[in-house]
Amino acid sequence: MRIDIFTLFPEAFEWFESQRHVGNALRAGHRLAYVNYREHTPLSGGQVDDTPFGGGAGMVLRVDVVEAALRGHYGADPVQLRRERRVLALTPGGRVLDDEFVDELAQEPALTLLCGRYEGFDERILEHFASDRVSIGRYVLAGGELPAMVLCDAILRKQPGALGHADSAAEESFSRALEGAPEYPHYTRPAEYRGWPVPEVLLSGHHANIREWRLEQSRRRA
Ligand code: 6GU
Repeated sequence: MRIDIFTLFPEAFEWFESQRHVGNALRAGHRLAYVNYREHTPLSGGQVDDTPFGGGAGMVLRVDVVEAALRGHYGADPVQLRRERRVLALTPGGRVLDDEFVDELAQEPALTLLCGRYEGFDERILEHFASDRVSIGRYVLAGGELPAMVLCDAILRKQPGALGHADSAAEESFSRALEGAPEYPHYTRPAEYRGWPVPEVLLSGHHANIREWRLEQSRRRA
């Protein structure tokens, strides 16, 4: 998987890349690349945004600036580009990310993420350059960088080898293996703490019973 992230704040991703499961994915050959809109702007003084036509608060990311960044990076017309690869605009009004959507995106060979800031994107960016609009929930954040990290985290941990154990992602919350339900509860040592015991079945070593108990717990949480 190759993910190109267009942003005004590439340095915001330093902490994200320092996490072990992200590092594992990168060592396994997955790639995260960053493109700063500001380095591609055709406008003077590094300008990337402008006041909204019709008035109102905030600033809007300009369509010509986003085109210059996409064209500069891919050497192609962004209107054509979105036919060849998924170009995801991160915007609060988009399709809300869930496990099924993550699975769909995790199967792509390459993704482009467009992070907005301020009041958001000029609508023509969404209309003509983006193949998808993605939201991480029905609330508003100051920019698309945190949503981009959420999306990359969710996608990269689905890639083979990103997690320590091969099965870790298959049977977690909301997966098909758990019929879309939340995950069953986990326990570790000590087996009893302040009088709070671990369910007996988990200590039994009886794998079929454990499996049945876990599926039942998961279903109850659905
Ligand atoms: Cl993708 N962007 C912003 N700015 N806010 C959000 C969001 C995205 N998803 C939920 N809130």
